[in-house]
Amino acid sequence: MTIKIDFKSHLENLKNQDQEVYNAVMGEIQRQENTLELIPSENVVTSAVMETQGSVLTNKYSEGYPGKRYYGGNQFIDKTETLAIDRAKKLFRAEHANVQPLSGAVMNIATYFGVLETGDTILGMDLGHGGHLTHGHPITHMAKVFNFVGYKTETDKDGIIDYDKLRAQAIECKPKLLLAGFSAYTKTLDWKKFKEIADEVGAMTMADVSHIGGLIAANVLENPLDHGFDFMTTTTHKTLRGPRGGLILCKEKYAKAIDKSVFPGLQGGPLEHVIAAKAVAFKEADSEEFVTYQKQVLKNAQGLAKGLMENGVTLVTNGTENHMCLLDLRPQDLKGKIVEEVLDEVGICTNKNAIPDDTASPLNPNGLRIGVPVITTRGLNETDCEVIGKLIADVINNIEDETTHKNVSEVVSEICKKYPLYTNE
Ligand code: DSN
Repeated sequence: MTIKIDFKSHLENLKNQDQEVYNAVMGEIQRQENTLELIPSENVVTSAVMETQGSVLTNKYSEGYPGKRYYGGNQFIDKTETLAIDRAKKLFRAEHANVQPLSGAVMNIATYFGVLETGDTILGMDLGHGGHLTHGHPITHMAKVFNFVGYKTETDKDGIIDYDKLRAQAIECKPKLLLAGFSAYTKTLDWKKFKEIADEVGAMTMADVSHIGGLIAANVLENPLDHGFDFMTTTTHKTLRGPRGGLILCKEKYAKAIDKSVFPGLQGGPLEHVIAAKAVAFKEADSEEFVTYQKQVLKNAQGLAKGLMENGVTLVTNGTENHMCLLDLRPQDLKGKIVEEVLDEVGICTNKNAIPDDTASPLNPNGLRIGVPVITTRGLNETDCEVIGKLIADVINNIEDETTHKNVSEVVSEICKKYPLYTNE
């Protein structure tokens, strides 16, 4: 997919009014065009999503929900928000959807506060094993309010979750909420097992599928709601390829509590231009083209993993079952920061990341997280991704060799030219 932009007229008003911001935006267009973007939580939206987000809907206050607003003049906003709700419910086979969360953090916090009491226990994946800050890291405010307990992955068994151990942990800590989901984990989760364990200990179930929301929407990965999960949250801008924001899906019996928790519990005026853009993205996701895209995402991740592993790079979990790879840089005696920096210099944008039980600082961890949603949107196939895996391996294996960097940089430029992202209309 290429995004059509008329570069002659693009941002003309901004250009005339504010040269500094204009230059930065144009610089970012060039950076995205000339870089292989491998941050697994990013994607590139369609022109329709971008247009909607840049529309006059940004001017409207609409606290409340469709039909129940605290401001007048919401007849069109009610239409777009209702479309977003209905499309999200259809796409994910959900009983209820709240499309207002401004971000991933807000959607998770709103879910906790909607159905839990202070001090309740949440059993979620340890951040150091692929979980997320909002799943209970001690540094967050939520950790002062709820009792988070973390489960870990089995590092000596390809990073699987030992569901017997998880069950034992659940029996011991008696969570009110069992939370499945991750931001740096490359195995599929067994939703059925999570639900069985939760039922046994009387816990509610929540899946944070932010990273794999698009794969689930396209039914190329299983949907936790089909296994009876109570809540599913997802950001809308990762594999789901919509505008930046969050989405909460839940059973009807929790609908009121969730809506109240989002507004007025946590947020004020919703970003209706973003919500309308979510509606557009949900319609796009409900298409054959999107299914084909997500199938290609899985193939491309396999290609990337192959190119890396065949050239001496170690992957946590020994491969991948989703859209991303987590590289363990210890065999090369390297750290994530330097690898991220050198790859950036050759035009490959990546994300340093902790590996399980990492002893290094989060600012300079032992791993690197990469993924394929953006380059798949751009049209690259699994063979291209294998080549990119090899290029990354070349850099890792020759981190100080400038000739290698130059060669890799040239190939990256060729690939970017072959698959233009933004084209003149
Ligand atoms: N920042 C997101 C990610 O990169 O996975 C999660 O919050």
